[in-house]
Amino acid sequence: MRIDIVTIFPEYFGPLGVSLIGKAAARGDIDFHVHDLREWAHDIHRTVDDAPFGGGPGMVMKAQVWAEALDEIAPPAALQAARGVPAAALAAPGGAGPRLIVPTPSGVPFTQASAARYTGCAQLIFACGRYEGIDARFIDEARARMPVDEVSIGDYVLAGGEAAVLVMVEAVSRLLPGVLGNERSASDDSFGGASSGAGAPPDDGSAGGPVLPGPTGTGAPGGRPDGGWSTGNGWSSGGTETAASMAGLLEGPVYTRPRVWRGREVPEVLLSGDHAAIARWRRDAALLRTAANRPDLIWRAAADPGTLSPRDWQVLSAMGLSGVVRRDGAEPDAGGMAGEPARLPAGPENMAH
Ligand code: 6GU
Repeated sequence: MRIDIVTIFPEYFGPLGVSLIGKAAARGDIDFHVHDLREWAHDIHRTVDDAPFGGGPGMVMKAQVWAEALDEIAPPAALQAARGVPAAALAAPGGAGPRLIVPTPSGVPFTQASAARYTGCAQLIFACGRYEGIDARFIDEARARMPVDEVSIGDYVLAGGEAAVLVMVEAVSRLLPGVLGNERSASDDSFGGASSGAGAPPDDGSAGGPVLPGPTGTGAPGGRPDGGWSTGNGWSSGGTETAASMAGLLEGPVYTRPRVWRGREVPEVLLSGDHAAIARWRRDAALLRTAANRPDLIWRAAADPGTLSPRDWQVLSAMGLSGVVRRDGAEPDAGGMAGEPARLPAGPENMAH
């Protein structure tokens, strides 16, 4: 993958030479090109901004400077065709042509799913705005010749797009083949299933649950109380609990040696060698953490019939969530959901520390 970054602070991107991404770049798996926007400025002061039409505070980045930068980094289609790139290859979805990403707090949310989609692109061009942003006509014109995404990394305002681009580049890079080292890690972690599309695991029907701390315990009996879920719900055909099954949930707690540290023991099940029990425990821990930290993700999972198994519903209802979310995997009751967030677990006391 080729990644172009246009910025007035090229030195901001030194970190791309560090760690796994730095190694991937050194191997040639990612081809980074960081450009100083001021190279395309016209005057002695290398001006890239001007006062906003309509008045108001701050400055706006000039369309002309950005357009000339883009023309050089991703020449217009006619120019490329003249150089022998077939039009079909340019038009291919997510394919040979470049994709422009403009970081802005006014953009659509950047998510793990966005990162996964971007791994399919041959070239990403990041346009780092500063000040009050870039003249909108530059974005409009760019859109006439390539896909353009205006993207935000969260609900807060940064001084410029540079830090956001570092975040996005890291999220995309670690999903590229060979970059992470351990190929399974990416699908293991929070939101990891977004790229796999895999659903939740089947209920193994075993009696007894994992021993997770919690006010009511989570040792609900196994079984398939709401029979009929096993067909056509999107996740019942899998064989075992897999890392990818954590789609839409936050990753639970992790442990390493020693087995006892300052009097605190590692959960017994993790030492058992029983892989099915471990996977089940991890899923329950993920459900608990997600409900505590991101109830919105539980609601989203509840609305997706392929995500939560009957066993998952049992774990959630043992936390006092029954009535907030429906147990049958059907569309949750929107009224109850929206009206009763207070019934979700308050916080850390329900966590599997
Ligand atoms: Cl992508 N850019 C800036 N400047 N601020 C942000 C952002 C991006 N995402 C959240 N805040």
